[in-house]
Parts: sequence; C-alpha cells; structure tokens
Amino acid sequence: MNQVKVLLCVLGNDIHVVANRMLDLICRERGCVTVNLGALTPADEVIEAVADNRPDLLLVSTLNGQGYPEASRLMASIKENIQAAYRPAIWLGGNLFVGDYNDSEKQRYLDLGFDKVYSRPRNFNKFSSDLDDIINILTFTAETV
Ligand code: B12
Repeated sequence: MNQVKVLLCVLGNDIHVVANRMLDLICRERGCVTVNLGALTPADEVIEAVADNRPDLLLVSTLNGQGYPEASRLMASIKENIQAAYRPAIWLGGNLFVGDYNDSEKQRYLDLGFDKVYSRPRNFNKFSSDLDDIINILTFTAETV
C-alpha cells in the first residue's frame, strides 16, 4: 500500500514548534511518511521542499500572529511554481490573529487558497478526522488506478 507523504513546517519568523511536533506524531501514528522542516521556515524553503518531496499533504503552522505576509508569499509561489498535478492539499492552523477570537482571519487565509484552515483549535480532533478522510481517499485512489 502506498504511504501518504506529509510535509510540515512552521512558517516565517515563527519559533513555536510544539504543535508542529505533535502534528508530525499524529501523522506518523497513522502510517504517513513525514518530512518536517520545523520552525522558522521561509516560504522559499517550503516551495523547494514541495518540489523535491512531492508530498500529498502540506501542513503549515503559524502561531505568533504575524504569519499572514509569509503565508501570502507561500500561496502565490505555489500557484506560480508548482504544477497543478503536483500541488499537495495545503492545510494551515494556529493562532491566526492576536487578541480576542476573530473568525474573519480564517476567511482571509482561505482566500489565499489554503484548502483547510484551523483557527486556534482547542485540540487535534477535527484535524485527526480530516487526516483519516484524506488518507482513505488517497490510498483508495492509489489502489484503484
Ligand atoms: C511556549 C510559548 C513560547 C516559547 C516557544 C518555544 C518553542 N520553541 O516552541 C517561546 C518562549 C520561545 C515563545 C516566544 C514567543 N511567543 Co509564545 N507562546 C508560548 C505559549 C505559552 C505556548 C505555545 C505552545 O506550545 N502551545 C502548545 C501547542 C500544542 O498549542 P498551540 O501552539 O497553540 O497549537 C494549537 C493550535 O494552534 C493547533 N495548531 C497549530 N498549528 C497547526 C497547524 C495545523 C495544520 C493544525 C490542524 C493545527 C495547528 O494545534 C494546537 C491544538 O491545540 C503560547 C501561549 C499559549 N498558552 O498558547 C505563547 C504564544 C503563542 N506566544 C506568543 C508570542 C507573542 C510570542 C513572542 C512574539 C513573544 C515576544 N514578544 O518575544 C515570541 C515569538 C517569537 C517568534 N519569533 O515567533 C503569543 C502569540 C500571539 C497570538 N498569535 O495571539 C502567545 C499566544 C501568548 C499570548 N497569549 O500572547 N513562546
């Protein structure tokens, strides 16, 4: 059976790495192969890693509330440099804003082209069930082609 490949990163000048490590563990527990770029990863490095590793899923974390400009660069560069056939599903999560909960920030990131956005989730439950879904879809597709 083909293993689902997941690329992870914490974008830009962001040093918070705990959620990134936990996401990595969750993916590996489910049998995925992971490549983890860790914290402080500029958009250019993510693009290079997408081109080199051709992941099925890219998980982007942004925690310090300053992630929008780098996320915007990342998605513009994905559109410009990654052929549609090799574009992974791209999910972003974390603290998308500073201060009180603000749902409009989630829409701002969706508008950049992220496929799923998890705005300050309390736990990994929704992520884990979405991950199970995408693993099922990708492994079913690989087995039937
Ligand atoms: C530990 C910590 C630090 C450590 C980080 C150590 C390390 N290397 O990881 C240190 C001390 C270095 C630090 C520094 C800073 N920090 Co800090 N830090 C924290 C703290 C206390 C805990 C973060 C943590 O690890 N949580 C545990 C993990 C599991 O949870 P999480 O990161 O919140 O992630 C959850 C979700 O967001 C989600 N998630 C995250 N990414 C993704 C991705 C996907 C795809 C999905 C599905 C889900 C997901 O997963 C978790 C589910 O519960 C938080 C406050 C808090 N209580 O949350 C502040 C906090 C994140 N820090 C903050 C700030 C401002 C800073 C600094 C800018 C402070 C400063 N002025 O220097 C610097 C950042 C410098 C930089 N360049 O980034 C702010 C961010 C502001 C905001 N966005 O609202 C917070 C919220 C504190 C606050 N209340 O103001 N910090």
